[in-house]
Amino acid sequence: YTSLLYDVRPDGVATITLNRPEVFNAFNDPLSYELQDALKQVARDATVRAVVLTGAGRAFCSGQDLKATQGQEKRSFYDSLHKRYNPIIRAMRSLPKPIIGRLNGVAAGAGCSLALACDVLIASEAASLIEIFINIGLVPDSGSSYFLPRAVGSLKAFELATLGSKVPADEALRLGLVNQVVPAEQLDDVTYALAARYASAPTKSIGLIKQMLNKAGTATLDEMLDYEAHCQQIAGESEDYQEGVTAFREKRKPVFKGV
Ligand code: T3D
Repeated sequence: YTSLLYDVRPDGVATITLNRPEVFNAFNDPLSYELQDALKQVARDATVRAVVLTGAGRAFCSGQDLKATQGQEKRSFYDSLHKRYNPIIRAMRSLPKPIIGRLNGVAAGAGCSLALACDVLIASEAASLIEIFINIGLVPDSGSSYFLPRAVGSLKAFELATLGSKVPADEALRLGLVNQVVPAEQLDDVTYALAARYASAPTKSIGLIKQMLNKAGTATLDEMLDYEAHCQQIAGESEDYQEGVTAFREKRKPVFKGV
């Protein structure tokens, strides 16, 4: 890769780092397609059981690279979203493994959407989220219009999306936009402790839980009751379920393999 770093640790934690720090990890074409590819890699690689997504340098991601599109203001935004951004968000939400956003700095525009598409967000005190689209006359994209009202409610979502104001980490925590805020120097310890915990958890169940919560956003109670039964049948057939129950009976800690 030229625009991102990809690493898999022996404990099953993969890290994808957007690596264009000079433009606050803005998305140009190569970064968009490389991130799509990296998400396919983590899906394919059975040894990967948790993913950390982060940015190099001071920012998480500043969204579309506004320098790369100079002189192309008449290009197709429709194509840009369908080809470059939407596949990323779909791949993140359908990945049956947890994605932990390591929010090291500002997440703006599509970068904010990328953060909100993670399953867990651990933020540095220096981080912030900005639905910045309106500041350049655009509208929220890459899933922001879906994730934002679900996270903060419709009144606050309207405010954030129409004013494009910066939400600092502490306010993001209060609003339910991030899970935890930690001092910058503790960001790695906290993020990777959680990632390691997920990488030794019953991964199959976590993937199913993710699918269930995705579906719960639009389903009825009846549909969810059926879907729970369907997912529980799959979880109940996993080796990790056998191990969990056996370990309980033998009064020992379970060793989950993620299958
Ligand atoms: O295809 C499509 O266009 C459709 C998709 C749209 C999705 C979108 O994401 S639209 C939103 C695009 N993003 C933005 O509007 C954000 C632009 N950036 C900013 O407003 C600010 O940079 C930040 C609020 C993110 C951070 O501000 P600050 O003051 O902390 O940093 P800075 O000095 O502005 O930025 C640092 C450097 O990164 C700077 O470079 P320089 O001048 O030191 O050489 C800046 O130009 C560069 N940078 C930051 N964001 C972008 C960028 N360069 C290109 N594109 C960026 N998005």
